[in-house]
Amino acid sequence: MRRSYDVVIVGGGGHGLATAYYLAKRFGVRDVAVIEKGWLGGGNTARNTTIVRSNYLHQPSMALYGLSHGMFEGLTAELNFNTWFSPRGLIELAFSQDELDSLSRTADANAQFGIKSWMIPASEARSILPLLGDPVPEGRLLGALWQPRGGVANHNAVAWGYARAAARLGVDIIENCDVESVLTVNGRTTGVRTAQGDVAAGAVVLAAAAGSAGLAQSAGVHLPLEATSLSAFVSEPLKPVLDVVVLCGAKRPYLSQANTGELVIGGATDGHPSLSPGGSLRAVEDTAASLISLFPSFAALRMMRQWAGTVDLTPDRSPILGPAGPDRLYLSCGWGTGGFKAIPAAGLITASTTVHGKPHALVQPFTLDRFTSGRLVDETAASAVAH
Ligand code: FAD
Ligand code: PYC
Repeated sequence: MRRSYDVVIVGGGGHGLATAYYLAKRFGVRDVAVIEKGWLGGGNTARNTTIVRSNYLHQPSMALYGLSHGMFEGLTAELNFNTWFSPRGLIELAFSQDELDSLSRTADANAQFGIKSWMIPASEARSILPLLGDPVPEGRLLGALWQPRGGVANHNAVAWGYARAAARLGVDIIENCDVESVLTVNGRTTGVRTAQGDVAAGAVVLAAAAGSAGLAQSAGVHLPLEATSLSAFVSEPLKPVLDVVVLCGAKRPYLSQANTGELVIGGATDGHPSLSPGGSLRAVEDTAASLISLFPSFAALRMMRQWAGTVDLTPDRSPILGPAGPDRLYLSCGWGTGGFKAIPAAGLITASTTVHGKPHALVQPFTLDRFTSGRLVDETAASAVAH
């Protein structure tokens, strides 16, 4: 680590690494350091269930996640690193009239905006998911939202692909170095204080997930982030049994089958503020119970391992992007339960915002001042995860 950079990015997760890559690749800003307190991509990026989709409700979200979804299609070629993007189709099930209404609203919004995602009847959903029980205790299946190019990508490959490509362009990636505070002088950001000493910076980007709140506070900025645990677990490997990504709605599981055969399964957050690195057993038990009631044949499966991430939730379940307040301090945080799919686009527009010193058009709806102006982008329902 050198003592001075044009840009210091705090957090070596997907968002920090993608921002560094696009700064170097698209804007020629190569004097960049990514400073990570743990190991590369070891935070939520390493722990997520890797679902990629763009069927959100509000226009700013569809613009952001739609761009990102498109960028995933070309990411392996862009990074020359196999990201295993698999747009195998994604289905979101409705078991109540409320869920059906909510998904139908999203489908209508998607159709108007040009996002390819639409409602299908229960009979078609059942033909896509032959292992779904009938009847299920959840109630009658009423219909589903279908996104034909929704899918999954490999989480580690996305982090490592961006890291390798950024490093080849000259970006310094520093692991095992805790950033303790943001340094400012007279309202201008001048650098960061780290466990290995101070580092001067022309601009600082906070992409440190829940850690962003304390760092912003050190520069006098309050971020409305709440940290909670979100768990996932994987089964023993199986022959191919599930060829789409399934989201089963509120308080129920979401799952896909990995290339190596395991079912990758997640559910609701712990539902209360938490920094627990392992997540709560209750959330896992609830998810497993619901999984078995929906897909009875999975009751015979053994689970191999479970883990959790500390997700950074905002009140409207949309990210916080753009200027933080002090001059040359920028944010890419609040990604909560859904930021993996946004990594390519958010990296690009955060890099643009940092270079130009003003929010990119796609960043504007997600700036911090929306929490004081009331201009929220409420994606609670479309987040597909019960909070
Ligand atoms: P992270 O990957 O957490 O990176 C932030 C980094 O900052 C960490 O590596 C951390 O160590 C570092 N850091 C923190 N504080 C400091 C500091 N003071 N100094 C230096 N470094 C610091 N999203 C989807 O789109 N689809 C999904 O299917 C999905 N499933 C999920 C399932 C689970 C179980 C979890 C936990 C999350 C899921 N998500 C999903 C959400 C997604 O993982 C996150 O939104 C995304 O990874 C956020 O990326 P990030 O780079 O902001 O954060
Ligand atoms: O954002 O689509 C998502 C998601 C699904 C499971 C966890 N996050």
